Amino acid sequence: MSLYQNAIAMKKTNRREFVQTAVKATVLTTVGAPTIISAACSTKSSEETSEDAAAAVAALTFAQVKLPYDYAALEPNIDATTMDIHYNKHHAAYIKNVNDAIAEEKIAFATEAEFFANVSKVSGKARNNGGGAYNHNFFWQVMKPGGGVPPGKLADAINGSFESFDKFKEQFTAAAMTRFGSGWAWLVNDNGTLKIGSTANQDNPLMDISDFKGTPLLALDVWEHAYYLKYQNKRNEYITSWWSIINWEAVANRL
Ligand code: MN3
Repeated sequence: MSLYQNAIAMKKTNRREFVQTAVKATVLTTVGAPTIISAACSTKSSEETSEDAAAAVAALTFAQVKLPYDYAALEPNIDATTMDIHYNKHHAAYIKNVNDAIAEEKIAFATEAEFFANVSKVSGKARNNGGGAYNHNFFWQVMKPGGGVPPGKLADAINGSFESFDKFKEQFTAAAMTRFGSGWAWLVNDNGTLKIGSTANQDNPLMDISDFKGTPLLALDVWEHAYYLKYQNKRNEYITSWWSIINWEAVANRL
């Protein structure tokens, strides 16, 4: 958020809300170029009084990625009907609902990363749907028809953190199987170390409220809506099958 945006935010909010905005902006600037937040309070310009200027404040918008393959492309591992409903109903709803929440709550973060790093300050609607929007965009992109094997540098990182690919697979499967109810299993990069964990509901490892944190590399949706039509209650069969459709190049690119 620029000084200019802060000035507008201050004009448009009361003092208490401005303090919240300033706190968010402080967090925001720790990962970007340093900005002197306090200057926003004393800076006045003719632009501030312009209604057009208020409209220039960029609001974060979540966008649904284009599915990188046809609905049937991951069969038999994931059936076309499940892909269709999952993408067009579940995921599309998360996208719509988080953008509605951003508008309703006047959420002013500039990026998804900043949204999740401050998610404890927004509503449950924004948190749950923001997670659902991000997590599914991520999920579609780490799968592909035919799968493959981890490329060299990723294989080395997996072996370095888990001893062997088989042990990695065993640990990831356990995380996915033991997530009670709805949630996600994750492989993350935590400052150079790869870690496995899971999150409940639509939470993810980028969220400030998450016990399990890191940069996501691989994700598996273990909500029943992801597998129930084909596998019913057999989550283990869904997970076993899913290992054959991982886009390892996409995972390696995030390392
Ligand atoms: Mn899902």
